[in-house]
Amino acid sequence: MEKKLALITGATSGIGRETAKILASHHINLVLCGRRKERLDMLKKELEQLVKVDILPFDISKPSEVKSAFLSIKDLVPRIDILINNAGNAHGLSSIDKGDMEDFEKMIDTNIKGLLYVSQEIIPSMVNKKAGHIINIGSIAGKEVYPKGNVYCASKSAVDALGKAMRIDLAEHQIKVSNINPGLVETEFSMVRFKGNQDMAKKTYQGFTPLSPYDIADLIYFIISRPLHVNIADSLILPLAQPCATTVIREIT
Ligand code: NDP
Ligand code: 8X3
Repeated sequence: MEKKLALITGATSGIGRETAKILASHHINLVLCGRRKERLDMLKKELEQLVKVDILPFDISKPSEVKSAFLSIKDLVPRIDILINNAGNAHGLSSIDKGDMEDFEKMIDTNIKGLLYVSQEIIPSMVNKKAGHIINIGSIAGKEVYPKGNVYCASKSAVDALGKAMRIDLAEHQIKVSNINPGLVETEFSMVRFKGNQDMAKKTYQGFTPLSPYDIADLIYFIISRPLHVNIADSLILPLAQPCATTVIREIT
């Protein structure tokens, strides 16, 4: 039987990288995306013992880069069975009046527009073959707004809405769409949000056990491995210590 093929955006780090590893261990061929080519090269080296790995370095927020990247793999695109829209980040954590417009734009351009650019490259061939599974990584931030989360929360609310919209528009073409909404996962996410401030990033995950990228990757594999008639449409996955977006029960040390 021919192996399945998954394209993962944001495979250079965190959730995307761990997902690549789990999928490879289940014999799913991979197209790995991200801007940091050297990291994609390293991951390809590690995983190509198990499966066929192609790498595709590009910035999802730049439409011309997205176009030329997908043109370079035009023969592979019709063979993509699973699209994992994972790439994204928060930039800054400030109240709406003090936030930096460049940060706001980066989040909109990457988390919303980038997800759309990539999806539009792949969905037409899924429609053609009447098969496919799209996984969108949203966030608890798309379900609840929290102080200073403003534009990041708005961008993830858009992912929530787009996932629902995709599911409605694509079900008649036998395409599954599943959104996954994690709470705090320890990755490079906070280093990006706090612009490289290690202390601030570390503090985010102190005094409790956050989710690991493995926890999300494991859920992704569970969702894509259900029988054809089962679509896990939406899931909220939280650390035990984070019952909602604004509460984290930390041990006092
Ligand atoms: P990381 O910062 O570890 O990974 C982010 C990934 O996205 C990297 O591989 C990065 O690759 C890629 N990326 C970011 N911007 C771009 C861009 N413009 N073009 C291409 N790739 C890009 O964070 P996570 O693994 O935590 O984040 C993955 C997803 O999970 C994101 O959508 C995030 O919003 C979401 N999420 C994270 C949570 C958390 O607590 N960590 C909780 C809920 C959701 P590169 O820099 O090489 O381009
Ligand atoms: C990332 C998790 O709680 O920082 O989406 O928004 S949170």
